[in-house]
Amino acid sequence: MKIKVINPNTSWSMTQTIGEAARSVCAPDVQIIAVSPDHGPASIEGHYDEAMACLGLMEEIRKGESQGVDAYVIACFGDPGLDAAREIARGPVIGVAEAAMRTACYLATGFSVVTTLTRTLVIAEHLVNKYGVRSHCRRVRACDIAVLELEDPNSHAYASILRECQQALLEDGSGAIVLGCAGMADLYERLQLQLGVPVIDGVAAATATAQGLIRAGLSTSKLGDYAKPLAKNYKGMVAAWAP
Ligand code: 2AL
Repeated sequence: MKIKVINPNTSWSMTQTIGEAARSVCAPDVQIIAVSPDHGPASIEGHYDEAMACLGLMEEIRKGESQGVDAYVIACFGDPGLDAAREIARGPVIGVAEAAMRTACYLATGFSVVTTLTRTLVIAEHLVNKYGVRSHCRRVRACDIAVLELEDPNSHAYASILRECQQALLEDGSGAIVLGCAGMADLYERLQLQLGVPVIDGVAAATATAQGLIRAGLSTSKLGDYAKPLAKNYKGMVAAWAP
């Protein structure tokens, strides 16, 4: 089984961390192909970054379709391009935010999301509504760590995230923490030990979900809005992405 895990930002060291987190939840017969696109933003911290990341992401999905990929994971907490990717992929496409939030609902009646910058809060809030988990999500919190600071061993990213998680458990009435950035994928075990509650990393949750769906013989519905995009000409810079 081949699962392609796409980090839609272009930070290769983060992609390696994400690939390791994905491999850690897979059976030996699963091949994880962890990639980041050739073009796009170094990190995704807003609506514009998300929009700009989507073309590179779609290119990786399209390549995956000729690489025999069985399922895809979109490894960015805003789940950029998720619905579009489901239109062009044969197999399941799982976003880390959706997978993490749904997984949290199995484990606690309430969860808090701890994400990076304050300006990304609204992206996560929109997804809480989109995925229908508003009654479980007690609060979305930011710890004002830039995404690339997670890659810097000299930053105090871990301490800031730990502090925000502790505040969440004290103040929000939550029984679980959802990590709000794919770049936090290597932190969940340590946080879980220190906090004593389930800490859900979306990369692990999405990869485990993708693996399970393939084993169960399930895929994305091609009836309705996830059907293949309609064939038409695309003009100018995006001509190569025409369906
Ligand atoms: C993210 C993420 O998961 N990767 C990235 O570049 N930006 N999202 C976030 N809220 O920090």
